[in-house]
Amino acid sequence: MTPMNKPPGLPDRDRCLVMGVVNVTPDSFSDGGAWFDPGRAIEHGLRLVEEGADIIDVGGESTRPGAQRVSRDEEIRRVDPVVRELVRQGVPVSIDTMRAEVADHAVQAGARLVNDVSGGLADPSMARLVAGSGVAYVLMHWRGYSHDMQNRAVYTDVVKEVHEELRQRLDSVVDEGVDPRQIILDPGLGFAKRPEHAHNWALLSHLDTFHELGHPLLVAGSRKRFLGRLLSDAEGHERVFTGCDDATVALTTLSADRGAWCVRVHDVRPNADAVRVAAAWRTGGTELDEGRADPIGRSGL
Ligand code: PMM
Repeated sequence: MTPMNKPPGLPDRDRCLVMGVVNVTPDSFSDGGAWFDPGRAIEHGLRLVEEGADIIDVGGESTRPGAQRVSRDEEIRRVDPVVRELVRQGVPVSIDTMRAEVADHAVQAGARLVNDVSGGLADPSMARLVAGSGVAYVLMHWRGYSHDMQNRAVYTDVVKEVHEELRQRLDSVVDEGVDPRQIILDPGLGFAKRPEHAHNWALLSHLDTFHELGHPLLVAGSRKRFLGRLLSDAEGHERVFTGCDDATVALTTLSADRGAWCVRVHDVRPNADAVRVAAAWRTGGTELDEGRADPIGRSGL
């Protein structure tokens, strides 16, 4: 795999990792409402681990295009019981939040990764919090809040501009004390990227360019609209997100083959299979030391 550093505190596998999504929200794009009840969210997270997820990403605020923000207290109320119980059961938990206070709460409860879709731009305290906690940090390319982010999807050269903006964010959080070994980069598929302008495909076809920044890469295209657009029917109607899971698996296979550190997905089982196929293909099957009985290797974390 191309990336140099292994982020601290997370499973270390000789293959692309799989992050399973648990959105504890009433309004997320593809699974809004399904896991809003904490009990159901916990059950779902555990099921995803059984299906082969290495990390569970718990989020309490929808970031779908057009979404309005929730309060900090409401966000904490949503994620807290889910993070606590998954941690208690030994699951590596990621907290998907743009707020340092929510991240702090989750890290205190045992979360091992802060997944900040704003790349530290939404909350000026985030970099300091991450630096102080020492946990792994996903820094995603972002140009603004969901309610108007698509208006900001204006690029002359999307690959060059996203690369440059990510590099600036990297410099900025490192200046604030974040250890580069904590940082995972994410090009932010779907965030201020327009399906009709093929922004997402341009980024995916240039993953190598992002590898040059020297950090592990997270690819999070699961069920996103650019897949639905690609799979439009003869009348030009976009495929609904529920029909995009097979395309997500194809994306996972290619991302794993191109050296992605992790993929973030909703439907874990087929994607967990795909990353294992990609690893077996790459190694010729010589380094496969994990079975599926203990999918996250809880004993060895
Ligand atoms: N996308 C969503 C939520 N969290 N985190 C990262 N790092 N990268 C992403 O692209 C990303 C994310 C929105 O997707 P969802 O609402 O379908 O979960």
